[in-house]
Amino acid sequence: MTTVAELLIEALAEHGVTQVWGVVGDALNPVTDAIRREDRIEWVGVRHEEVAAFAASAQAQLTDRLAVCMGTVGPGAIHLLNGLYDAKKSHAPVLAICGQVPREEMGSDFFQEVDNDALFADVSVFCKTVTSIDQLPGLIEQAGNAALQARGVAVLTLPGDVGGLDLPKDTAVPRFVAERPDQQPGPEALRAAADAINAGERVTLLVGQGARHARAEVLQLADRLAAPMVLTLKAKEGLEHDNPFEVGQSGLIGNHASKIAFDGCDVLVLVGTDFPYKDFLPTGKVVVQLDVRGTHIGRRTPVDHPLVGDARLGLAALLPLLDARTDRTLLDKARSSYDDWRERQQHFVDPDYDQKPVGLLRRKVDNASDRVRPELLAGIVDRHAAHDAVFTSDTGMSTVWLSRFVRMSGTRRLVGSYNLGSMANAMPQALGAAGLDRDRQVIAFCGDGGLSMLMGDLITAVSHELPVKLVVFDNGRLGMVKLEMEQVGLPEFGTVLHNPDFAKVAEAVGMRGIRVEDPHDVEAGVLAMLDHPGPVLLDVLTNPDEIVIPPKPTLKQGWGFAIAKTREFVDSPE
Ligand SMILES: Cc1ncc(C[n+]2csc(CCOP(=O)(O)OP(=O)(O)O)c2C)c(N)n1
Repeated sequence: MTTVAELLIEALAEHGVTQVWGVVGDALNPVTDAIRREDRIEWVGVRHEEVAAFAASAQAQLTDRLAVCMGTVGPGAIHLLNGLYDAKKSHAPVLAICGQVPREEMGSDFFQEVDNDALFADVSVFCKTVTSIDQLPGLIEQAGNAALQARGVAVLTLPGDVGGLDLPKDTAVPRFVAERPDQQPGPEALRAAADAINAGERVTLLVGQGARHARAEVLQLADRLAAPMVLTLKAKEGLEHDNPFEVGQSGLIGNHASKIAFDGCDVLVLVGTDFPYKDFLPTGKVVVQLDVRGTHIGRRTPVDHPLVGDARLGLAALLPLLDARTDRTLLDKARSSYDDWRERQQHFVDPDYDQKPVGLLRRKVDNASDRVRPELLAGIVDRHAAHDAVFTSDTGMSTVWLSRFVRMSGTRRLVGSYNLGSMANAMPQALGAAGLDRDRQVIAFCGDGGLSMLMGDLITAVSHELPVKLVVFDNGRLGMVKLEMEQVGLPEFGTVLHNPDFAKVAEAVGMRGIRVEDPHDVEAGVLAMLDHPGPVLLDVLTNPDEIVIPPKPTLKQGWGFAIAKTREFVDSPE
């Protein structure tokens, strides 16, 4: 006899799922018992279900395969929500197995009862409660297929009395379908887009993560059109290295070269991107957009030539229709600005920068600080990290430092909460990444606010031997919010964090902890962190006054920045 729980776990193991993340309890006890007896699946018991969902989201993004988390009746399921939204907005195939009160109590406002089907309605592409064994194996199969095909979250809810029910002997093990059809844009749309591109004088590309698998075609496109290529943060992975056309990012984390590229073109080609910041996109251009999701086309800027299809197939079909260009004026101008900017950035990766005479580096000294520059920390981690390290970063300033100072080598990977923008994602996502391969270096850039939000799960890194390297940018602030306040001229309020010594916290839970307070100790601290074989936390006291300036400040931002004391402002070419 096979139980409902056993069938579910067997299906997941057959599909290649190697871990399930969650917290045990009541309705899901038959499921955890089935996992205990399944050698192919490891149970990773976390301290907060949100961590389980973030870890699963990271695993699904890194592997493109189904990842699984669990939260039991009521509050356990509710705790999953934020991480599941991260998976939804990152298009990550995640299955959440949730508990429910026994069937006879459902609908009676029973102890811990929440209506999962209502609770998860917005976050999921599939959300069903198993109320009868007659629904199996169908509901399990539908849940897995929905997550894989629609690239999103499927929620399967098991009432307390259902998981242990016996199924008929001949019940088939559910099988999931991961393959999806490759779609090529239609010939007429391709011809029209090509004509528009050929008719333009200067083309700029904005390329997103959707083109990651089309690196060769994207480079050929840029080469054929002599076009500068603005990359989204997520497209750094896979497209940043050895790319003579890229000019960095736009948006708040971006640099001036992206503005040159955007302003200077008359045709803008968007490939595999849903870059959301309208204010940073240029207006008055002929716009071509290629995206596998037709629903994403035109939602950020009006599009003249929509191309619905896979980036690799679409570009392969478009390339032969495009005239080659020799005029590299815009490309060279944007690249030269980008190179200058990158060179200027290197000053920040100098431990003695704050001691250098005024004027030498065209900087102000009125907000100089003995605390470590976050740029220095990010730059040194970049220099010493493995060529195939996996990076995660918290929502907040640490993502800015990662974007600017960590170069993706081609084999490095990058995960963050870059669409949901949740805090506290970096450490849980790093745990998920480490769970996939404990021999691969996994480095999390954590905010002090972000880390402390889900700090209980430092224990999980130790208890499950997940050798994550946690770099804490300990600026004693909710730094991104401090920046927001300064941008609009508000006095800083509510952003100061009274932190413990995070290295001591790490040591207390059994992890190696290293604390760095002096800029000259950063390199030794980073090397010690990377050399340590197990989980380790590097707590670096960073300067809270380091902030960024966007390449094209709005009026409101400009005013705020004028009164905020920014260093980089004086280094900006504008
Ligand atoms: C769960 C959640 N709560 C609040 C916010 C709003 N928010 C965005 S960044 C930020 C501050 C982050 O502070 P910290 O983690 O210390 O990083 P820093 O910006 O200082 O590097 C806040 C409160 C959010 N994005 N997510």
